[in-house]
Amino acid sequence: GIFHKKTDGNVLKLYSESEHRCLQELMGDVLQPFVPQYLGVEELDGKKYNLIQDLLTGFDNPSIMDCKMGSRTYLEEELTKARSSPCLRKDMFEKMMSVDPEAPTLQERAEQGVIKLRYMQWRESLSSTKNLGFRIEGVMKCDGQRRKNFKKTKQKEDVMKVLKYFTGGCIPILRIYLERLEKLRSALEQSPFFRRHECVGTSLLFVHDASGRASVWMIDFGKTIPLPDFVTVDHRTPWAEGNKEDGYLWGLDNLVNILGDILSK
Ligand code: 4IP
Ligand code: MN
Repeated sequence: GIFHKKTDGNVLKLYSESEHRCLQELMGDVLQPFVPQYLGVEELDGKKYNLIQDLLTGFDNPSIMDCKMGSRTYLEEELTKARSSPCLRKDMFEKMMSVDPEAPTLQERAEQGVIKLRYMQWRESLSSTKNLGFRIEGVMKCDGQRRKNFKKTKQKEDVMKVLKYFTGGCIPILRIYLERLEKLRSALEQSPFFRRHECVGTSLLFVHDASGRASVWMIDFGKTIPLPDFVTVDHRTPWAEGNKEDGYLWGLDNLVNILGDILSK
């Protein structure tokens, strides 16, 4: 994982050029209220970091959920790499085996490795990424209980259960989340930044605490890249190689609808 180091009110996150560019541009975009404040590049012990607002500041024993957005979690360059220089990943083979020993093919088993594209696509179909356009990556409840075992959380009903577990079914909290996501959706539809970027591997960070405070922010822009000049996306059209679609808004529509369903029951 990426190394995060806390300073007062901020976090130092290992430097990523895309994240630097995105956060810089986002500070002047309509999406600014939905992203952490960016304070620039820092160097510490010879390592480069992005200095980013700590979104948990001001919360009292927060409950946190990371939801990875979009119907595709890898950049299109992974396809090129898979064709021209396929590199076998033993670590990914092992991650695959630990979730489902039946998943690797005979050849993959013989080689004790899988290519990254294959691993990423397997993760997408196993989880809700493919069928809903987002997936829950992890939840940490106020009591410190951490859960990361959502790799097979795929169906709408499974997602609803996790959302209820995360919020404790608290209606006011669920309402705040829903309203915030609806505002985010409007901002995304207006955003010049969003119009010009392929957003892959970003997350929505949900945070609430017992005082009733709750909010959501967009985080993780390491694989968010500017679109080529001649390409436009609507973030809803299904992905096909070359069209750069990321399914972000499709996933957000589904998430909004699911929260709405929980609230209307
Ligand atoms: C991870 O798989 C995530 O997909 C990471 O994506 C990805 O990083 C890792 O690839 C991959 O191993 P698990 O979550 O199943 O462990 P993200 O950064 O969007 O969370 P990148 O960003 O590199 O694609 P490797 O190649 O970093 O291991
Ligand atoms: Mn993430």
